[in-house]
Amino acid sequence: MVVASPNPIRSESVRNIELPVIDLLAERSKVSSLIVTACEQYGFFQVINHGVSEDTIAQMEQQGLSFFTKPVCEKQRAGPATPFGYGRRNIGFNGDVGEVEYLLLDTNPLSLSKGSYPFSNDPKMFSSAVCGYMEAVKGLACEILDQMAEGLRVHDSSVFSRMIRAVESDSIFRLNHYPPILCKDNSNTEVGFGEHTDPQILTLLRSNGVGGLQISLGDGVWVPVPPDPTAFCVNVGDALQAMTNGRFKSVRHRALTNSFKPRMSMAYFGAPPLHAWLTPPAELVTPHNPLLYRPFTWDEFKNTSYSLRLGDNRLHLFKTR
Ligand code: GA4
Repeated sequence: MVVASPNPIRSESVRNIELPVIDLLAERSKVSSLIVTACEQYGFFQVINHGVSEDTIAQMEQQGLSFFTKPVCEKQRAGPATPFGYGRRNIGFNGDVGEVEYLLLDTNPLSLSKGSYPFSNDPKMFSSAVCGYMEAVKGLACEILDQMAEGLRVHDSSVFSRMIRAVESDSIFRLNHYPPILCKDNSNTEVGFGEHTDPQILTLLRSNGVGGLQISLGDGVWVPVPPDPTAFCVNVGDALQAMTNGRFKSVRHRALTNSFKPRMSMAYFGAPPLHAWLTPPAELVTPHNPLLYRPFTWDEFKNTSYSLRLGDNRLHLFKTR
């Protein structure tokens, strides 16, 4: 007898609320204060008028889609993702799975300059698309991080951006592809990438105009993020929650599949160098708000993250009290 596994998504509640959309061309002090509010409330916002050119985006998207349309056996030549390369269904190394295939790429300038992407039909074009996209999204991430520091009234406004600007920054780039799935029940949706927080500082994600991303408000309430191919989604990661002494929330999020259209998302994860210490600037530690997490390096935090399951709360382990 075949027993259909219950679809966990059906028993959860979805709330359609308006998530913050911030126009980066608005007045600077207004933008930085809206960013701070969004990061305190949700750890998530979208940006429009972000300055990343349509052409840069289109080139990367085209390269990504042409990779994912290849036969699986060809894509597998770019795998396994340990951690870089092509992966399918498996997420991390501890048994998490999802209805997703992906390509994880190193963004370190050294490996970018080598530009070796033999899995692509045109490795040179692929390399130029990745380099162009990386430069643009890194610039945008640095700009947003500077505005966060300004909005938080931190004297050294490059305290966060410096980490991802560093040559040794451990930032990574991920292309996720969610093929349409015919579900066994009538829900039309499955979990593509299960709920989790991102371990890094900041994530900049965009998709090909197909919905699926949801953010968590806690207590099993999920908010769908309306797809907007002209916007970037910005997530606060665990490292930024620690560096803001808990003021910004590292947002739990997930991606669902649908039965109709393939979804491709492109996520840049801005991370510190391995040796960097993740401690908040002095202004954010006060007698009222004492140090929430013990000091740790990105290397230690990353190792801890990879030793746990996708949905685990890793920051808890670093709490001072
Ligand atoms: C989530 C954010 C990024 O996609 C990622 C993921 C990584 C992986 O897929 O290999 C992790 C996951 C992510 C969180 C904790 C660890 C590591 C799977 C996992 C169980 C590439 C990352 O850096 O952390």
